Amino acid sequence: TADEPWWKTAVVYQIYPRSFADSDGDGIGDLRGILERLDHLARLGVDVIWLSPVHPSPHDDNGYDISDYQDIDPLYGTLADFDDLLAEVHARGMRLVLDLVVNHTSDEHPWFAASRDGGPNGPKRDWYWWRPARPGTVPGTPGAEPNNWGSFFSGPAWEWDETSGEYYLHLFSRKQPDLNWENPEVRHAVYAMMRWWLERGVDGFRMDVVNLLSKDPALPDGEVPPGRRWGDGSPYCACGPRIHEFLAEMHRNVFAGHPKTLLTVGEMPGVTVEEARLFTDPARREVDMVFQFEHVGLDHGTGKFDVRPLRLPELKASLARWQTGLGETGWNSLYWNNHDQPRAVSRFGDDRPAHRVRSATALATVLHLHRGTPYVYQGEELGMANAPFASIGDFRDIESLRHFEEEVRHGADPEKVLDALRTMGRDNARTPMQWDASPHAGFTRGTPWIAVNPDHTEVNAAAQAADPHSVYHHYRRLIALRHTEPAVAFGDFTPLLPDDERIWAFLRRHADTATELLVLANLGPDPVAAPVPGDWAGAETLIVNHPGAAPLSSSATLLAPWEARVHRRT
Ligand code: ISL
Repeated sequence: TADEPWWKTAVVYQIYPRSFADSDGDGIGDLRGILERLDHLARLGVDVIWLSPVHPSPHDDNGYDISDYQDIDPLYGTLADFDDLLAEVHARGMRLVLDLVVNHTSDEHPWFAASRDGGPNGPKRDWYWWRPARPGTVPGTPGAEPNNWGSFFSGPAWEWDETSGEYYLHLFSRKQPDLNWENPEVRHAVYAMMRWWLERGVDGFRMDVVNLLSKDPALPDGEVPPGRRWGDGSPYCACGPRIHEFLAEMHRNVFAGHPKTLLTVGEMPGVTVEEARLFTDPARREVDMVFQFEHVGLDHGTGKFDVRPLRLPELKASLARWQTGLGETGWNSLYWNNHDQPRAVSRFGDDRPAHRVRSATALATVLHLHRGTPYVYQGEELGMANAPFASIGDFRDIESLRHFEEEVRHGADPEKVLDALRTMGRDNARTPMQWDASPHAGFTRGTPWIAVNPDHTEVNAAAQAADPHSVYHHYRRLIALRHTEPAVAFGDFTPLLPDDERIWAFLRRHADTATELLVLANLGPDPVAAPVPGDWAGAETLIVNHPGAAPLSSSATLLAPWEARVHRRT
């Protein structure tokens, strides 16, 4: 394992700066706030911090709409604050990875202003996707859009520009116009910007929706899925014709100058395991790993807000398929949570007081014992839960607000729409980090931009640091285990009991050290007898989330509700 890349034994922690820690009392997190809390992360033992965007932005999508790639938003601080943060991260032996949002810019980025204001023949016109109205229609009226694609944030993916008499493409909000990666000037401007950050000392990039960069330039209409209003453009814009060429070119122009020191992870909605193997095959020199979406789509119906029940065998099978698919070539990322997903303990676990700690730690155990690089999203290490949003006025996320507006306009029952937002909405992940039991959870001394979850009086970092059985200390132990036990990072993976509706069980075998791990978890609120595979009776116990857990017996071991355990034999 000596020549394996460092990130194969690493654990990444994601910070959503807006909601992490506010040092100046404006109710919005900032870089100084992060700096003051770095020891929380150092003690947790994570290797890398991924910072969601901190660049100047109108914040239509909380910073995923960037108006200047080479500066820091004054809400968050200055470039000098950033340099201080980076130095302090490095001083603690951690690395810092930036969020690279280059599928689109803000409509307030000077590139877009030039593209729009220069008109159809202007020099930067071709930096974005401009198209005339559909022939035979009245431009600017419904149905005149150049194609039928819907935006991820409701409504059409096109915005009419009266002045220049054309539409521009925006897969996300109208304030997030898509860059035209067909244009080499665009690509090289992005590469130059990336090199600038690497020279400043950052350690890599999490690359936002990077599989959307290459689009079929014909931009054909998509099929309209049942129950939807707009066509699905993804066959023409997800993993499009030139995507591998673009990422390989980025690698040559940016990453190749920093061999073996960086971490690159491509966020790729809709990516298949076969595609992911190509993206992460080291011989192809594209990216180190991808974020795939299969397991976080299993409870979606016609869309994410059409919430469906999730069956455990499907969830296990999905993760197992990726373990196998990237077993020989490529590398997995592992996650339950990020700033776009509801809280894992509420979605896959049980956030009622009786089960919260144990279900959060069971989920953590299962995920962290898979092969791949685990990502911990801020607050996940505390078992933070979904928020009790009372009304639409409590939501802040553009995706939720636009979905609500559109559904209600089309006659949906507002209470039903709200229920879906409560279950799936991204704001669940964006309530302030819960540092302590004080009125704003220690997040701010001002008024937080989104309400603090009232459960912070019980669920907070200060209380958990003092409790060896807390979710926090369980994560700390899991992270330490990955650093010390090669079978966790490198062992192969064999699923057990694939059809069991309650038990999640698998083996990890590492030939070099002749080590085997057995992971057994009860993913439900009732006790269950887990059959123990031969020869495991009495095996060493590495991690349990249940203080009274009995040793493994020879035939079956009774697992308490949400009990999870990791055993080792050599
Ligand atoms: O949550 C989603 C919308 O239903 C996802 O499809 C999400 O939009 C997708 O994962 C892309 O996410 C990334 O790009 C978006 C940004 O809003 C997300 O926060 C970011 O993670 C546009 O930049």
